[in-house]
Amino acid sequence: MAPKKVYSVCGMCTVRCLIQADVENDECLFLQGNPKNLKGALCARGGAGYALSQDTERPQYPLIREGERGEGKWRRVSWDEALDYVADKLKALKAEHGPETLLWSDRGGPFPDLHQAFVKGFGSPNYCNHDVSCARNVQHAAKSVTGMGRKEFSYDLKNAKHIVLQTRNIFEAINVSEVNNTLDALESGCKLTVIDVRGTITASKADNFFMIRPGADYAFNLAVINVLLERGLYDKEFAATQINGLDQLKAFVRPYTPEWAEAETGIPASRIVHFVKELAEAAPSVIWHPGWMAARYKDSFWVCRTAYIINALLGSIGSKGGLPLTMKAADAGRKGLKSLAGQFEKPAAKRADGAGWKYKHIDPGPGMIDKAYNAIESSDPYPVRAYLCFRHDPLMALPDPEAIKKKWEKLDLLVSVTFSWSETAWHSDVVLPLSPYLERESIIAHKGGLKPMFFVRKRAISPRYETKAEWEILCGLAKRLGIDKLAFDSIEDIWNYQLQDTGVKIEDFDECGFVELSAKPIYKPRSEIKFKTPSGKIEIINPVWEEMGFSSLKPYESPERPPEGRFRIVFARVGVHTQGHTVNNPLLNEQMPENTVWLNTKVAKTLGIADGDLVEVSNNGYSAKIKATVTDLIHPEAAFMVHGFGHKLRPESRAGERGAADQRLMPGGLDKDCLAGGSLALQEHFISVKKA
Ligand SMILES: Nc1nc2c(c(=O)[nH]1)N[C@H]1C(S)=C(S)[C@@H](COP(=O)(O)OP(=O)(O)OC[C@H]3O[C@@H](n4cnc5c(=O)[nH]c(N)nc54)[C@H](O)[C@@H]3O)O[C@H]1N2
Ligand SMILES: Nc1nc2c(c(=O)[nH]1)N[C@H]1C(S)=C(S)[C@@H](COP(=O)(O)OP(=O)(O)OC[C@H]3O[C@@H](n4cnc5c(=O)[nH]c(N)nc54)[C@H](O)[C@@H]3O)O[C@H]1N2
Ligand code: SF4
Ligand SMILES: [Mo]
Repeated sequence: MAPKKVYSVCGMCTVRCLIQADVENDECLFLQGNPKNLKGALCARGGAGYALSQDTERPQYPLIREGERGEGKWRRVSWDEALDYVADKLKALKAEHGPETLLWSDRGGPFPDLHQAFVKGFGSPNYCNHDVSCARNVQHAAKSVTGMGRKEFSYDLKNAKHIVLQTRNIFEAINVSEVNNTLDALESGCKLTVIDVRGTITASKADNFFMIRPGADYAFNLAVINVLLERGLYDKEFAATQINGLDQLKAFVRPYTPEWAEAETGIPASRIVHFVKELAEAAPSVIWHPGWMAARYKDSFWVCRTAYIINALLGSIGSKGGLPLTMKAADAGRKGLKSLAGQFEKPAAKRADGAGWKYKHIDPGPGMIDKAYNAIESSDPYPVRAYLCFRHDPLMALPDPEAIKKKWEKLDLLVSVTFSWSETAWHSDVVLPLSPYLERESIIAHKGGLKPMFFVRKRAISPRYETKAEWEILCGLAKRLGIDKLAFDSIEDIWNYQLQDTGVKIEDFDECGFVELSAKPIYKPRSEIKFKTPSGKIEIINPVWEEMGFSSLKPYESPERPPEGRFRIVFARVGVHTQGHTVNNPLLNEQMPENTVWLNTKVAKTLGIADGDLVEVSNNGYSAKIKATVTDLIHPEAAFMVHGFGHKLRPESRAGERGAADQRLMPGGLDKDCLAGGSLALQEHFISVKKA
């Protein structure tokens, strides 16, 4: 008998690619990208998914802490005992402090509806996600320019004529469909420009590679705007009808000439001018990527803002081959999924992190988890005593883990729901082990795009250990807490609830795992776009930010140069790992067991460091030993390392304590942010490097 094909969704990173698993006798024989959606392609991490299921070094059953937090003394308990324990604690804390005492954080992604429903159903406004250390600056930049969130625009990579990647490494920080579409575009003659502080795989494929001084991107972008406006290279028709505030912008960028930017960025003025002319030729089919992991500098919000402004000046916002509007079910004349969270009233209390009220410019959706930790510590605006960490490892994802542990001291309950060990799970009171993605179903998700769709994750194989799916865990808690509207007994009941108005049936997913809501890509005509600003146009000056004291046209401040012998910390992703959670995966660990620190050849020479030498990296009391990669392909002010290494977790034999943990090299990092964009500023740290 041929193996059974199960259409499901990858869970090795947040992108959630659609996959096909070939299964026989409850074993997964082969994993590939969904042939109808991704031409069968998967990245290395997606290919290593089955190794995660087979890994014995992951939490296998529920655990309740016996010793001190982080001591590693656990009691194995049944699921009933674990869920009773968590529910009883939550009930008692709610009775004492009100439902807003519950804080939740997760990792965003396409399935948050059930999470949000749980938090709302409990009565708390404190749903947060990870995004303060990822894309909040991009989100708020998009909002400040267009009134719309970043995901309300698509990147039409396939049809682009020029793609600009600034702080965006598309071939290593992977989203498989973006990789496919970019490769297709390059094959059809699309130009690629990469602006990065180091030579990456993406840079190696670029027509223009600009190695920029770390932190000087705002200078570069201001000079680009200067050239576009001074030389009249912008889309005048679009600007006249759709942009407000162009005169102020013109006056503001006048001093920021390419010659001025050369001194700041290290990129010759003539190259900047030539590049801008290329963009104008390709316009409006240009994508200036506004970035993804943009939680880097005090001014990153303005870097992302200028990226959106450049897209607007090139007329690429709303254009084919640029940033067309993302279409949702309703745009295709269809009904969306019925929201689980929509069943509940908005909780009465204000958010503990201040998003939407104290910080009026910040999206209250996922809020700011770092500010919520301040509320735990101070009980201002009220006591926050219970914290559910669901697919989030803040001790790896946020800077200065020791400072975070201190902030958490007042928590009476800290629960981690995870499929792998993490620094946070190890420090928790209760670990609820989630089944890895091949072993669980998830709720149905809606994905906006040029062709909006619904997709579903189906179980490919049965759970290996005593682990559960997220719906089983959350519905189990909901039953115990009296949240009756979430007390579902089966995933089919949830799917049917979600699909009830859509005209789609769960059987419709059998054929290929997703249901497209439109047969053809939908491009909304540019002239019909009404931006969600008060004027309906793109606004160069945003009154909400101005009122909060954040200038829309912030004057440039030169980033500090590192003191002698020190370097600006720079981090990024690598193709074969996801954040901090795949380092112990047997297959991926084999590919890359440790990170190294990249140093520029000339600087390394002055420090007596050669390629492959063991060096000590340190900052303010934390130090680690790590090998050096000495290369010309990095800016001399930067010390670069891949994020996610330097684990200190007893159950993980393969990850060991290999490499360095960049987040530990950021003491005081919770206090360094870019509040205008709601993000932390993780690269505002200088580290020492010396031969070990
Ligand atoms: N210093 C520094 N900090 C960073 C970064 C950096 O480069 N340097 N990168 C930043 C970026 S871009 C991001 S997005 C964040 C990421 O930070 P996190 O969101 O914390 O990272 P992940 O590793 O994706 O997932 C966290 C935990 O959830 C578990 N997990 C994974 N998938 C699932 C799932 O489907 N369900 C559940 N319940 N658990 C799951 C993992 O095993 C892991 O323990 O970190 C940010 N922080
Ligand atoms: N393989 C893999 N793919 C992933 C993930 C993963 O963990 N692994 N995670 C996913 C997630 S959560 C995210 S957010 C995205 C992130 O996607 P990206 O934002 O593209 O990822 P990064 O690798 O963090 O950073 C991109 C580039 O920014 C450069 N850079 C650093 N500082 C500067 C600077 O000052 N100026 C400029 N111009 N460049 C700079 C880095 O050298 C790096 O090459 O990737 C997603 N895809
Ligand atoms: S990018 Fe790779 S790891 Fe992430 S979901 Fe897609 S296949 Fe899985
Ligand atoms: Mo991210």
